[in-house]
Amino acid sequence: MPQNIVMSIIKNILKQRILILDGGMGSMIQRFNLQEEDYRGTQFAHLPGTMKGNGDALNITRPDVIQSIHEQYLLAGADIIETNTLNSTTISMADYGMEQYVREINRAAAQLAKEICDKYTKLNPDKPRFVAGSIGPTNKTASLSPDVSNPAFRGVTFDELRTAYREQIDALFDGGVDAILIETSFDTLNVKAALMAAEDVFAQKGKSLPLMVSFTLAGKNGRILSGQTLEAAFVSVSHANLLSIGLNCSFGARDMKPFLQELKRIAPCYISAYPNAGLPNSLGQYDETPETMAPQIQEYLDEGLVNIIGGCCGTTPDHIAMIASLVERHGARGLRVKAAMTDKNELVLSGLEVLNSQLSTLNSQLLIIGERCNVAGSRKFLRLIKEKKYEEALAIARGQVDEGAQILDVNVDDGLLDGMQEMTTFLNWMASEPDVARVPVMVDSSDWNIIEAGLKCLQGKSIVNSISLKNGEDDFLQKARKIKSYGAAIIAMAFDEQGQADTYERKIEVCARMFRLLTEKAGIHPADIIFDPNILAIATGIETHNTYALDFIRATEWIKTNLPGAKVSGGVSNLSFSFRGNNYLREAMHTVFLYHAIQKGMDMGIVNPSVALTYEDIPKDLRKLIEEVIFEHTNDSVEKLMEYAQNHGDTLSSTQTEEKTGFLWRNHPVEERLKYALIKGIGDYLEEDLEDALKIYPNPVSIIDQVLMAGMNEVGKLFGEGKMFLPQVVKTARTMKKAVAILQPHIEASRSDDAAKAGKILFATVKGDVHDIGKNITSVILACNNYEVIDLGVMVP
Ligand code: THG
Repeated sequence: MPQNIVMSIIKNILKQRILILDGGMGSMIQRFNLQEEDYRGTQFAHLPGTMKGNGDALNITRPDVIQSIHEQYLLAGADIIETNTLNSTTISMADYGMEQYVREINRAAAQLAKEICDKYTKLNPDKPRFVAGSIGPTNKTASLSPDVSNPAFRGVTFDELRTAYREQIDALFDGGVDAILIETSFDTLNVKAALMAAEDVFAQKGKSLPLMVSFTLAGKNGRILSGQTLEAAFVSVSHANLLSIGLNCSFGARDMKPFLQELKRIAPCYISAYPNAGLPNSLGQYDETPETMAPQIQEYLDEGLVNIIGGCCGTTPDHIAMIASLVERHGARGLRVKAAMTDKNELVLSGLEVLNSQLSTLNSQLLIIGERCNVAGSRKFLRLIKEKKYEEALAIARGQVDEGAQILDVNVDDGLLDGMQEMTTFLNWMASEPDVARVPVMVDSSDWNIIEAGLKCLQGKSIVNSISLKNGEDDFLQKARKIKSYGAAIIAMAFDEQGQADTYERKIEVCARMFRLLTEKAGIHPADIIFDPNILAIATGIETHNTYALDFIRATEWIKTNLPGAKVSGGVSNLSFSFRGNNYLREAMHTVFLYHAIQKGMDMGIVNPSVALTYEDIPKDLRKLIEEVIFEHTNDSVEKLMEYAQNHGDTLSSTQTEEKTGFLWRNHPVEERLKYALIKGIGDYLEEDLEDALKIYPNPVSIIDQVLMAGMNEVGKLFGEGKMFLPQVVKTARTMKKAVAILQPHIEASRSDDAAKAGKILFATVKGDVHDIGKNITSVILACNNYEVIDLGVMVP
């Protein structure tokens, strides 16, 4: 697709110098002391409710104000100004009942910015000015539940976001913006929806614009609000061809610096930073003056941390003038060049955290993909999903991660289940459990709609399991391209129009063909391709099946030598289907098989992570029998193994993951148990533990005051120290709520009035502040902690 000519101009400039972005919009608007009529104008006079504080409406009602702010920033030296459209999506504008004006507002905002920009470019053609269309996070988050008691609930879906962003970007494009800046991002799923919307618009217009993404950190632990580490968030958007990635808002320049240093290490694109003028003080004002901010910005320049720099909340034209003069004085010294695409040959995935396959590869270790969240692979999981016992189903996921699973395979394919619904629900549950959401997900289905439903729930970089040539090349390529735009890696199963590739020759033929198609036609990076050359059941009694294990191992070796960069995976437990019922023998077979397959380059396997058998653990005679079955595959060796199986039965069987996990904490005194349950957010044992506690503490309120609050205080402390992050805290809040609900009847019975109310909290989002998500979350947490919360809403004077 032809890129906007602006893209090449901007790229050329970035090779030579740092670009200056403008500063805060909200604080500048406040200087005009505007009244309700200014926001309303004649255009919105008929709308009910207050309009005051709706800064984006001013693009229509007081374009002179907005243009004069833009002009002040251009005069201060900004190369790029942002449109005044942070909240101009149908989602955010719904607060004002202004959904139908979104297109008009974006277009007007782009045009008025462009007009003033062009004026300054004409005045000094050596310093061309650009307009970046500002795309905000919206006031809803796709990865978190706004309802603590319903973790699977979402206030907004991926599709809703994509549609809303598409409309905004389309209008900004028509208004003439030079780039799209997705900013103040705190949920990567929202960002991915915006990126896909941009792709939709560019495809439709036949022309693309430079894309910039800027995250905002929620705490000093370096995570965004939705719980991802900065690096994990970055990995999640690495599929997009970004001009820049960076940080804005947050806590001011000083606190942002360590994270820019991290970005410098990992970003193979340009880096942007536009911090607040410090943290707001108790009056909602920002304390950093241009003078106090200057040394912090100088450090950025000295360390080569940024390519694009400006200011966010609280910064003014004076701040930008200061930045521009520092940049001018600094010149091109130590200019940061784009990091090389170093890790690009490695598969890098993310959940809330990053999983880099490189370490495993270097140590010849298998990446462990947990197989148990599969309705076809675990009777227990099937039953729990059917009965909608998601919390227990989630325990299976948690158990696998505890046992060392680095990725979780999730499959809900079953004739009696609504697959799209169940995939969505279960993945949303998984997202609510930080110990699980830490790892990347492998969405496993033979139904494309279920796969896509899964991808719409995952903010991390996931794996699609799987696509194949079963329905021909067009279908294969179309799906591959879609997966790429969701930013996921791909399992390509060795399956073509003729069926499943079962022999060595067929496996390598189909994989080679898929590799060519994926890399040459769909533009998939080899590191994002994982081949599955089919692990099929051996020792079935059918002679042609006897070579299956060896065929897989040989195909693995061939792929690793001939299809550079691609990975190999397989579903290991398939191998031993004919020995169902004899878990020990099955596990021994898997262990021996993996021992050989890993040596030939197998990178990852879908396995039962609780099995800890090592090659050396297996008695020599059995090992030899299994190796004969794998490598010599005579009917004779199969028979000998069957005989061995019959003689040894299931005596040595190991237990299943979900039954086993360490429950040591259950032996501790009740106070400890409750505290632990709160901090970890485990609700399963509250009934019995609170029952025990009631025997010791006759007054149920004192259990809350003394025991539960002690746990909550610990949570608060850990959060303050950056050792817990938001999804974890939300989980503890849910547990607290559950505990309080269990105690409630006892409290009422002991008729202690409302002694248990911790207090009354009055909340409001102040005039001029657009971010009310923090308040909403705090309200929920406080409500869970038995506070009475009164919320006055947004834009409260
Ligand atoms: N390749 C790819 N994906 C896959 C497979 C593959 N996904 C599914 C499957 N194969 C891998 N997963 C499993 C999971 C469980 C079992 C086998 C493969 C299994 N389960 C026990 C059984 O059926 O005997 C059930 C035990 C129980 O109910 O607890 O063996 O090859 N890309």
